[in-house]
Parts: sequence; C-alpha cells; structure tokens
Amino acid sequence: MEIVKYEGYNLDDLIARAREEYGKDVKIISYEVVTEGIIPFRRKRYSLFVQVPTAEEGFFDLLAKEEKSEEIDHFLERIEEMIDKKIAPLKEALTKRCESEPLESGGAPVALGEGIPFEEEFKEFTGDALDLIRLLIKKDVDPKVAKTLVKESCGFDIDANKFDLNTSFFREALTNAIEKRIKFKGPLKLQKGTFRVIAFVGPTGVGKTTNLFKIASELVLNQKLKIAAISIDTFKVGAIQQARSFSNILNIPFFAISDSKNLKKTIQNLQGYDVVLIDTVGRSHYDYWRLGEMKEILGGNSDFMDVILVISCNYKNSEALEIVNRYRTFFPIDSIFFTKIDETYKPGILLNLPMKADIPVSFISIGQKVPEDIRVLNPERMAKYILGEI
Ligand SMILES: Nc1nc2c(ncn2[C@@H]2O[C@H](COP(=O)(O)OP(=O)(O)OP(=O)(O)O)[C@@H](O)[C@H]2O)c(=O)[nH]1
Ligand SMILES: [Mg+2]
Repeated sequence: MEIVKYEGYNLDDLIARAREEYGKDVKIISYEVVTEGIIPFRRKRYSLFVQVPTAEEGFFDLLAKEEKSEEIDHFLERIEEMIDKKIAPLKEALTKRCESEPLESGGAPVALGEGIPFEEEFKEFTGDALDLIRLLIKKDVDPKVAKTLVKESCGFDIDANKFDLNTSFFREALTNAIEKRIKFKGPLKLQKGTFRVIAFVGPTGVGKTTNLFKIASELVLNQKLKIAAISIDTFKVGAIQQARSFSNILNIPFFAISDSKNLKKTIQNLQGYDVVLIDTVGRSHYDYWRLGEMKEILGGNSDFMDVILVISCNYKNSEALEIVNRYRTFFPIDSIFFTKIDETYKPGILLNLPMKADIPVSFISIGQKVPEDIRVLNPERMAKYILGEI
C-alpha cells in the first residue's frame, strides 16, 4: 500500500486531483489543516492523504472508465479460471460435509473464508473445546477469534493428544479466556473535583445521545457528580431538542455548539464541573470530510478528553471493524461502547471487535429505556451475552 500526499489551499481541488490521477474510487485516508499567515491574510493550507491503488485496483479503475480491450477480456477469463480453481476444493469439502453431517447436528459447516473443513481447521481440539468452538461460531464469533479464546482455557489431553477445556462449564471457560484477551475499562472512575471531558462518537443512529444520557444519569443521580452536557450536533433536525430535554430532566446545564472556538471557551468555563459529556453528530465512517470537520471542532482537548466510540451490535463484523479503523484515524478511541444487544441473537461482534481492533470495551446498552438499560461490561457478563444466558 502506498500513501500519497497532496498539498494546497483548496481541499476540493486536492480531492479532484487525486481522483483525476487515481480514479474516482481512490481511498481518502485523512487530511490535515494548518492556518498560515497573520490576520487579515490568514488562510488554510491542507494536506490530503490518499491510498494509491495497487496494480489490481488500477485495473478496476480502467474498467470503471470503460476502456475495455481484448486484453481486459482475456484477463477476465483468466480471473474466472483462477476463481473456479480456487473454490473447487471448497465445494468438494462442503459437499462431503453436508453428506456426512447434517447442519441440525450442531456442526459448523466450514470455517469462515478459508475453505478448510471444520475438523481440519480445529483438529488440535477435542471434546468440550470443540463443542464450545462450534457454539461460538454459531454466535458469529470469527473462527480465528474462537480458536484463540478457547485455547486460552484448554489443557492438553495426553490420551487424545489434543486440547480440551480445563473446566466443564462453558461460561467459566469463556470468562477466563475473555479476561486474558480483552481489556475492560470497568465502571467510570470519576472523582469530584477532577475535571474530565467524555465525547461520544460513532455512525448515525447507533444510540450515542440516548446512552450519553444514561451515563449522565448514573453520574448525577448515583455518583452525585457535577455534570454538564454539550451537543455539537447542530446538523440533524431535532437533535438539540432531544439532548436539551434529557438535560432538563436531569437538571444539568446544556450547550449547543457548532465550532471549535466556542467549544474550547465553553469547556474552559465549565472547569468547575466534574464531568462534561459531549454528544456528537452521527457520521458515516466513509464521510471523511464531515469526520474531519468534527475532529477540528473536538480537537485540542485530548489531554483531558476521552473519546468513546459507540457501535451497534447489529453491525456485520467486517463493517464494524471498518468503522473502528476509519474512526481511529480521526480520533484516539479510548473505548468501545456496544449498543442494541437486545436486537441480535448472534453477538459475536462483542468478541471479534475488541480482539481484532485491540481497543478496550466499556459499556453495553441493552434497550431503549433511559437510564436503566445500560451495563458495565466485564468478562463474565460478556461471556453470558455470547452464550445467550442473559
Ligand atoms: N433496541 C435498542 N434501541 C436502542 C438502544 N440504544 C439506543 N437505541 C435506540 O436507537 C435509536 C437511536 O438512538 P440515538 O441515541 O438517537 O442515536 P444517535 O447515535 O444519537 O443518532 P444520531 O444522533 O442520529 O447519529 C433511538 O430510538 C434509541 O432509543 C439499545 O441498546 N437497544
Ligand atoms: Mg444523537
């Protein structure tokens, strides 16, 4: 992968240049802004970073431009042949497995993506360990993640010459493994007189506003802390009213702010508070332009600011990982806050995301009710959600 940097005074022109040179689907990674000169001659200078397509991506750009040629047709034929060759063993393995073991028997048909039969992929395991792996995969846990976690709770069975669980309880085995492999932030440890800012970021509609006020309720009602709320979501119709009415119920001050200068000033004026919670506008992780704007507004407070990324358990695993990876190029993510666990029976994302992204987890939202539908995540609770015990 190669990253190319464009510099200039107009971001739109830079993007246009990148697209002209590398095709319209060129991947824009991020941009930086520096203000140059003195008043009244100040102007913004932009650095735009784009990921240059590999040779294959270049080929697809050609196709996009419809510059098809005989050479391309020939290339496509070759790709088809290669795909057929690649999936032939997979098809064979799948057919054999379907014949020998119907799906109802509880077996996972084929390990994801690799085309390797289940027994082959997990041949080093036996007994309960294999059953737990099967169960995890059914819950949408990535096979590699399942393997890594289960191994953490295994001992070596000398007779079978394979790994098996060192306890007969799935929950205990999974809890122990999660404890070793996933970092947990635990309950918010905020003290009176220690100023802290917490910003909630994430895609649209994941539950940022609702859950920010669940946290606010806990801090105000149970921990008796002095809280203020700020919304920088001046974009969505009704967003300010939603946040303001939650603030009124809790009787905490609320500010709607749309630029970094005012945010900085407001945060300075709130230094006498214990915690300031910032609600942000939901942004698609592909909308690098708006994410950049949000970074500019939030920026500069990071020494006392934690950024919590809110992710819905409804997301597909690959999509969630992409969201985390894109957001983390803009913000230092302090923890992941999962929501909408009540809307899925396959919550593998709870394990896949923190394991693959290596980011700690903090809370889980279990429904729409404010303030009660929220829990602090810990290894045992996570294991129970995965196993469907709560
Ligand atoms: N079922 C369920 N719904 C939830 C949960 N958390 C939030 N919601 C609902 O999801 C919807 C969107 O919640 P918001 O808090 O407005 O989401 P947001 O991320 O602030 O949305 P934007 O500001 O538009 O980006 C609301 O109807 C919430 O009640 C949850 O854990 N489970
Ligand atoms: Mg919102």
